[in-house]
Amino acid sequence: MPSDLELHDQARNRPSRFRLTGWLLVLATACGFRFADPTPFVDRIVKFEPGEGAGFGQDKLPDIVLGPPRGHGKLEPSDHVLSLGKGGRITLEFVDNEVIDEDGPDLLIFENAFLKAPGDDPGSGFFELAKVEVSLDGVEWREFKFDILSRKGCAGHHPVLANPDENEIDPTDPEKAGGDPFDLKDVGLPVIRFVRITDLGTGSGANGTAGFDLDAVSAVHSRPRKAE
Ligand SMILES: [Ca+2]
Ligand SMILES: [Ca+2]
Ligand SMILES: [Ca+2]
Repeated sequence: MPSDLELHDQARNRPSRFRLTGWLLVLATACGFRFADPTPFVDRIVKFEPGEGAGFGQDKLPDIVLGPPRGHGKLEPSDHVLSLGKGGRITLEFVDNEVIDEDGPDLLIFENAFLKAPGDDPGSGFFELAKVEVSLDGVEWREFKFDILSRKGCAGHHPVLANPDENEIDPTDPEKAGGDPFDLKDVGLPVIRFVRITDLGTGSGANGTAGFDLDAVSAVHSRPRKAE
């Protein structure tokens, strides 16, 4: 026995599920559509301002810094990176997701720092540090406090372990992925979409590899973003 709705639609010669889908679309648009299946990684380069001695990885832009990290563990640097050059800077945007402040670190930044063998001294290695700023709108920025001497608060401090090509380590797990963790609570922002990374001139790389070498940026705490 057809329902009243089906009878009504049969009279109009139009399937009722079509009408329902139409109404759902209207409702979704009114409520703000959200991106489906967002990646936890940063999605777009807003601006790259290379410093002196940059060059490495530029032929592979933008993909070289989008997507997951390709870490080579504690003792080896990854070459899946973009060298910023001395004082170089890159501004990145999350498009299909946004980073939110929940318990603990919310954002991971991956460079290619590595330790001297056998790797049991986290203070002894090769580090090219950067400072990190975040923003919701790409206009107003908040900088994470950092100290070059202790490397605390800098990106480029810790080796990268996650590499989906070679292991099963979750690149969004701050306990396992390696890289440098940042907590939005420390800058008082509940949500951000933009990340700006600036080389601090501490390294000694040459031949196009000067400065901070960016591998990837991932969100630990992330939600799909509403499309505009
Ligand atoms: Ca993303
Ligand atoms: Ca947090
Ligand atoms: Ca470098």
